[in-house]
Amino acid sequence: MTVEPKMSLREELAAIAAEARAQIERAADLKALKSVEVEFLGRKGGKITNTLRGLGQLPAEERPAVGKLVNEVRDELEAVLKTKEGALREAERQEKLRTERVDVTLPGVAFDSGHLHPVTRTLREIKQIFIGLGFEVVDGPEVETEYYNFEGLNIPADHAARDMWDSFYLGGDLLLRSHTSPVQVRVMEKQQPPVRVIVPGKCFRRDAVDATHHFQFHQVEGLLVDEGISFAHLKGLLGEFARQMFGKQRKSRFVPEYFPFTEPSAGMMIDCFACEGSGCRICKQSGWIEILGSGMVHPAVLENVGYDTQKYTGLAFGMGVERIAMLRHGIDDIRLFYENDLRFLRQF
Ligand code: FA5
Repeated sequence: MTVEPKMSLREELAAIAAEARAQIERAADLKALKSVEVEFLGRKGGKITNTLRGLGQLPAEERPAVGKLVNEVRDELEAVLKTKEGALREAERQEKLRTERVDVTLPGVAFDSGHLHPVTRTLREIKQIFIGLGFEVVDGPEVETEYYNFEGLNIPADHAARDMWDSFYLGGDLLLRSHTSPVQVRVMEKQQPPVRVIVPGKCFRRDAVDATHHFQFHQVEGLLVDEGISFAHLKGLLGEFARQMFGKQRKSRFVPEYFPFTEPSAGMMIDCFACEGSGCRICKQSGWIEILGSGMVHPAVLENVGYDTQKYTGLAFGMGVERIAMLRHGIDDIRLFYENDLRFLRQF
């Protein structure tokens, strides 16, 4: 049986178009759809494109009609492809929405924001007050030599006062400083008066731990050396500090004290925050809490660093930062600062 070329091309076209429609329908994703497009409509070697080559064998009068038909089939397949592509894109979008869905009504992840430790905050407040009064902040080493911790401060070896500042010894003549006073000597060795410094830092002592004592604590040392400095300056300066730190309602008083590196010496007491002065466990029934030791710098200390003691006098003090933080916030046990109990720390 002979098949008319015109018919065979039409039939061929119809078969290709039917196959293309079926494959487009089956395409499961955009990638599969793209390969169907290339297979049937590709410029080079696409099955529809190839049918145009058969046009040459047709009688001339048939060519326009068949050519038109090829174009119609191509346009139709392009439209079907476009519709399918749209459907696949929408399906992909829906799938993405389904798998990447976020429930915005769920509670968020809360981030804990930290804050400064109450001792650090108190230290900063003390510094701010003295900076406002014209003092400069300096640092000194926590590991000291016996000379700076003792001899330079007029505490000779075998002197009974060494017991007051007994420390942890590291071997040789090194020890953990038991107060910030050694930095007085270090500062004066380097500069001539006027000297006006405060020294914040850690101290270590072989003290039995109780509500107001720890083996590690902080002090802020103060030193003012110039011509004509008197005990009146000491009282005025520390009184102003107490007013700024604790407010006018807190009472303070000076009591006689003994320090080998000051003469005369005085301790400064603040009335107990817990019992308002009537006596309790925290203030050891005295009604007062000692926050600092102070005095006029002993001439022997000034001579040790080569200062002219006829010309210069000085005042010095060393305050306990934890004790001040306790008074400020009504904390009744120094150990709480170092137990890292968040229930305690979160209150400040
Ligand atoms: C001294 O350390 C002297 N260097 C202070 C000084 C400096 C006097 C300059 C004169 C001139 P004292 O040992 O008293 O002094 O300690 C000073 C303050 O540190 C005390 O008033 C107290 O507030 C604090 N402090 C002392 N020991 C402890 C401790 N174990 N735990 C917590 N705070 C302490």
